[in-house]
Amino acid sequence: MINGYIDLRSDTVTQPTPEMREAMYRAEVGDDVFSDDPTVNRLEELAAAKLGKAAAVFVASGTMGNLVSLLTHCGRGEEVIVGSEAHIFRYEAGGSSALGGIPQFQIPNNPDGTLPLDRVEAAIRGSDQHEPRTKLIALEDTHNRCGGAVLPIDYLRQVRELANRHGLKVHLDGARVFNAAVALGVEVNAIAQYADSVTFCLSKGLSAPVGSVICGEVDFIDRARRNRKLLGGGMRQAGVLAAAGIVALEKMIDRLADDHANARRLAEGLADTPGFIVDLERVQTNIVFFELDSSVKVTADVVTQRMLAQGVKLFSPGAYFRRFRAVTHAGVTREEIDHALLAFRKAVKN
Ligand code: TLP
Repeated sequence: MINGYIDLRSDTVTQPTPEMREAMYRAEVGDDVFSDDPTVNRLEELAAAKLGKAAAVFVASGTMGNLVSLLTHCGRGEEVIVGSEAHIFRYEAGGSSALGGIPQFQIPNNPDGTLPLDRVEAAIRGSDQHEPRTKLIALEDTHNRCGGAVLPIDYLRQVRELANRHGLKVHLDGARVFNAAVALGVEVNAIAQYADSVTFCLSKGLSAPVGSVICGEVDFIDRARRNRKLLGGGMRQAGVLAAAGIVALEKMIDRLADDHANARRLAEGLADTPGFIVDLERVQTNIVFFELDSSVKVTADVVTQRMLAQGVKLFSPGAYFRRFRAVTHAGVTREEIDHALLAFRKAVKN
């Protein structure tokens, strides 16, 4: 439960654990813009070590992490190749274009979250003066709008090789990269090794209240730190936040497997409930997309309202869509998933 509700809107609704609050209370702090905050420094060292990178920088959000990374890889008029379903393209207010003069070349994502390699290769440009110069390929793992899909390791390797052939860099929006690692049963560095920079979020499935971390090589992170400052992201005594992030990295990764099991339970339950369509193959981590079938005459808004009346929060897909997203996390138990399934059964009665 989160504030009395089974809240399936996102894993961003997770709340800091008692251990995190204790660590926040006790955190030793300093001025992080002077590199004086020992707790932020410890979080950055821990994150870099886990991802197998030389350095890391703590930022306020996943959006800031992606924007700082794009600003650091690309100058004005230098292009990033992104998926049409990428969070960077869909939900980050066009930040790289608005603030960095960095155009985004969109390629339709495959349903599994990958980008077709031939289309990526065909999208690379810059030899002609009419064109922006391609600098970067951005991937997302797990892929949010592709249903929490996990990118295959071999695919990451192929993107790396393609990037190397063309002198490009690779950025990974790894907001949920620990979900990907847990789903694959690998350490996260097995994924991160193929990217030059990785942003991951502490405040989604890992339950910290605030923050993301960018990991990469030392020179890249030095320049990223400057761009963080440019955006107003130099956070001073941020150790109170980083302290929760350390607990997140030390204690909250392995339990993501429970969220994945709960997502599967929810998906299988919905597949057995008249009125719902779920593609079970697509449910790989903690995200479940599902649709109302044509037998359901009530609108998605009504379903959302009926769910809320039964104590379950969902985002409404709006008046014209019938596709929902539910996200499992540390604030939802297996019993609460079963309660939600009963509520869904009632919510679609005509
Ligand atoms: N995603 C949020 C919403 O913005 C959609 C969610 O509820 O899933 N990358 C990915 C893949 C994300 O899913 C998100 C957040 C971000 C970046 C941005 O992180 P924040 O919210 O910390 O800026």
